[in-house]
Parts: sequence; structure tokens; C-alpha cells
Amino acid sequence: MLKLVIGNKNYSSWSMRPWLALRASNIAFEEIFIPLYTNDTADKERILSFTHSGKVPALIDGDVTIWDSLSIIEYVAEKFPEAKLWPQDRASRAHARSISAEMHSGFAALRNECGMNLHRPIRRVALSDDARANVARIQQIWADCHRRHGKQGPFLFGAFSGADAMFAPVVHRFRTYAIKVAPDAQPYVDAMMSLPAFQQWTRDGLAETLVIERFEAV
Ligand SMILES: N[C@@H](CCC(=O)N[C@@H](CS)C(=O)NCC(=O)O)C(=O)O
Repeated sequence: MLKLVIGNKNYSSWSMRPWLALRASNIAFEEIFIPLYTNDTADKERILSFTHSGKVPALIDGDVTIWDSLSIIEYVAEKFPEAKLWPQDRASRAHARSISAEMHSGFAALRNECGMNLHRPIRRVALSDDARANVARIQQIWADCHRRHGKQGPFLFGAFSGADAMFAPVVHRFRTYAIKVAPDAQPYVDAMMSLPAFQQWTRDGLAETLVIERFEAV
């Protein structure tokens, strides 16, 4: 069976992405949890025993190891084509990959200023100009996808796709940092929050008791 190595569900937005892609596609996998940023070097060594990147997530499929959230989603999409993790239409698929790559490599200001922390009490923070620009761009992406594919379903490309897995943690960031969502982007937030796999991850994360002090300051 596939094994997915992940960190704390409360904090690890990168772990959430492939977990959600697998779970929302009903693909069976074993979860291997390793607590992040502890003082115990054994935890880091355990991550390193799975991937020399020293980071989670990592997917283990027999003797194949795939690390990095987006690579894992690509691998899963190839191995399970019936899950339709990318849109069937080539132009839409290119669009889905473009926004996924944009998420993967961008939005640094928002990520730094609003780290994912599910149990954080909902509270607004003052955002930098860069983070505000990130928020506007994300909502533009969601609204544009909704205009193009809203008739086929509530997710970015109608049905749930790898792009939704990439954007899911942002929905939590918007929620916990009380970031205002424009009316044309709201249907997307609502759809994500109603997704059973998203709700499952959230419940699991909220049940965790481990605290990473450096992520609690904001
Ligand atoms: N770009 C990577 C980021 C992975 C990453 O930064 N993971 C963090 C947790 S969310 C990690 O493993 N940190 C542990 C460490 O650096 O010791 C991906 O998409 O998978």
C-alpha cells in the first residue's frame, strides 16, 4: 500500500495537499506521522530515513520515493488516472497546472505572515502590501475558475482536482486570519469547507495537542 509521510496536521500545509488529493480521490494509503520541529533529533532522522530532502510530505510506493507535494500529486494523478486529478481537457489541464505551480512557488508573503495553524483563535492581523496583493491574486484565480467552470461543479475546474489540493490550506489561512473573501470567491471557500476530506483533515488537526511555539507567535 502507498505510504504518505506527513507532519502535524495542525500546521503542515504542505502535508495537507497530497493527503487531500489521495483522500478526496478515495485512494487507500497508510499515513506515517512524524512530529515537526521537535527538539528530538530522532524525529528529523526519521524524516531523513524516508527522504534525503529532510522534509515532509513524502510518498513511498514500494521502492519508489516521491517527495515534494506537487510531485506527489503528479505521481498520484499518473498512477490513478481514474481519479481524474487533472482536468481532461488539455487547456484546462494546463491552466490547473499553471495555478498549482503559481501556488507552489509563490505567495511567500501570505505564507510567512499567515502560517497555517488550525487551532489558532480567529483573529485579524495587519498584512503587508505584498501579502494583501497575494490575497487579491488568489481570489482572482478562484473567481476566474468559478466563471469558467462553475457550471460543472463548485471546485476550481468543476470536480475536485489537484489544483484544489494545492489551494486548500489557503482556505484555512483565510478563515483563521479573518481575511475578507469577495462574493465571487466565496462559493469556492464554501465548497472546500464542505468537502469531507477537508473536514477530516481539519478534525484530525484540531485533535492534535502538539504545539510548535515558533508558529504560535502570530
Ligand atoms: N516545497 C516542499 C515543502 C516541504 C516543507 O517545507 N515541509 C516542511 C513542513 S510543512 C518540513 O518538512 N519541515 C521540516 C524540517 O524542515 O525539519 C513541498 O511542497 O513538499
